[in-house]
Amino acid sequence: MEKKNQFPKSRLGWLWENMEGKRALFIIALFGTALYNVLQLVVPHYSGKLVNLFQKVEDEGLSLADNADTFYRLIFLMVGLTLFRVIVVYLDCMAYERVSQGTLFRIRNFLYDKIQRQDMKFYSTYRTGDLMTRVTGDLDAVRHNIAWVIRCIVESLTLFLSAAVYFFLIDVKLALCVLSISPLIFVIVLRFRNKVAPIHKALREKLAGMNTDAQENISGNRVVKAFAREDYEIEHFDKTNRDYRDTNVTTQKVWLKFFPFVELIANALPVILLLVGGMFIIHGQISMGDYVAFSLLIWAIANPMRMMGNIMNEFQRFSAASDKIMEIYYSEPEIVDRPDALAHPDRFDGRVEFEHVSFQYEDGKLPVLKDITFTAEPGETVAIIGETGCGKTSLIQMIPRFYEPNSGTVRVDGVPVERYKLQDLRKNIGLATQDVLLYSDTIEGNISYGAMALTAEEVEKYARYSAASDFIHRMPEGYDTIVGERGVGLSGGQKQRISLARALAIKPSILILDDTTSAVDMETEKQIQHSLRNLDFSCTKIIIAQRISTTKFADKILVLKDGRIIESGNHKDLVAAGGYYADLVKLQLGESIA
Ligand code: DUT
Ligand code: MG
Repeated sequence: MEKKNQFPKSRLGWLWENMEGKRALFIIALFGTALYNVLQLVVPHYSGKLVNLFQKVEDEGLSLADNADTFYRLIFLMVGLTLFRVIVVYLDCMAYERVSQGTLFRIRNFLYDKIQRQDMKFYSTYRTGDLMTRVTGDLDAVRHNIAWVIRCIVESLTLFLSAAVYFFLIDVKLALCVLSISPLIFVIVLRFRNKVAPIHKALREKLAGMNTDAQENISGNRVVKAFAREDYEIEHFDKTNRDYRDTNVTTQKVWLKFFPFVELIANALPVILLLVGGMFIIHGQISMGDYVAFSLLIWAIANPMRMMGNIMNEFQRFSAASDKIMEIYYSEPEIVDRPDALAHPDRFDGRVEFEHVSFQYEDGKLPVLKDITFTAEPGETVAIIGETGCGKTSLIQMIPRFYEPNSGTVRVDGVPVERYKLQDLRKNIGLATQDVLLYSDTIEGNISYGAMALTAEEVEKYARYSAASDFIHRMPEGYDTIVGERGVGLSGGQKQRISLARALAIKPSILILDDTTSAVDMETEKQIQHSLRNLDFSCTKIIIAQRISTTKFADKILVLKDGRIIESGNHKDLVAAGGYYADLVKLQLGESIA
């Protein structure tokens, strides 16, 4: 049933790997399934015996009372076995539930771990809704496969095989006649699989697409509202939802095409039995009791045939879903610790050097950074300025090794960044990103995100550094105010200041601010500049800014244009040089005067 895939393990092999700790229980559960299905045959077997018993009674003119012992024994046995069977079924269900939930737990944890440790490239490749589908809907298909599909396969196989063996034991000729048409089922089901497999793949993509749309619209609801696009989005979702439903119906329709043939075969079985069995009785080749056993068991041949379609359908759903999960399961981030990575538990001095660094995004067409060379000495402030899209954010992302240069080297304290353990490198870098993301947590929780052990006084101190303490104090619950998902309830500038406090709170040896004061008023910005110059720990600052007021005090200013440094020096030098920076100064000062 399985096709080769691109992963190191087959789907079932992968499942088996993740059943670790539950494998024995799973095997026992499978045996349990086989057992209670074999037991299903015992009742008809004894019914057949009973019939024979009655017949004997008539034939030999004896009263049933003479055979009462045997009669009661048979009845007792049948009731006992039925009870036993119920207990086995019950325990078996529990075992499947334990195995499937345990396996799910393990895979879910593993996936979360994997996703957390991925690099930037991964996050720019996969959309959130798609990832969410993998850890919810797709995983559920995997659970269903363990708890239901595999079990149904064993159930059907056991029933079919044991009934077939039983038939052969009673009468080979009659068994052969009855079973002669069963291979047809396999032909039908294989054809069904070829038709339904691609539909399940499409179905799964549609579900992921729908989830992605929903996720983006819910989290981006403010944009939807701003552009009054609710109706459009609702209609769009309605369409996707409809499409998803229709594709679901299509899978059923595909089965409906095959269904009549399967039913025809399954229904032909009792007819064949009646015809051939009747003839055998007429010719005295089998006893009435044997015939009864046959006819009571013919369902054990017919039902597995009917089930095959369903099983195949569900197995294809599992295949499509597990491929998606395995893609994440076996994915490896490209940016990882080297085997011989340097541990650096202490603070860095904070020297940052770029040497002929060039960089291009994998999916991008043009180089984003070209031959960037500069040094930030420990404690220095380096400002980066340049028009939008010139590569500022890309440049600073090389320092914590979010991306790696295509050529050239980025060094921290004289050692190429890729030689350090990632954790040690990143723990030393305080980063306030351009898009501020705060967690649904208290303000205090957000500030101490990178340094959990902070005291309330320390949190307050960092909030003061980032000129946030005033507005936090004015909030009804102060530092205990819960900010919503992505900082709902705060202004843009407030969010930026909390994000700055968060970056400062880890006392980084390198502080990187990506346009962090862009939404803050001039006066507040001045305060922030002042505190940044007077931090109680030493730290190299790399600050991306658009305002001259921010860059003015920097030890070094880099002017970036189209990924190249076109000017560098301090404020005075650059103004004197009369280039791009000098023009910018004129422009911005001119604006502030006018
Ligand atoms: N770019 C990509 N892929 C990405 C991010 C950016 O191709 O994942 C491109 C867009 C842009 C260039 O790289 O043309 C530089 O982007 P960056 O974000 O570095 O520009 P910026 O200087 O930070 O612009 P802004 O001032 O708007 O933040
Ligand atoms: Mg940027």
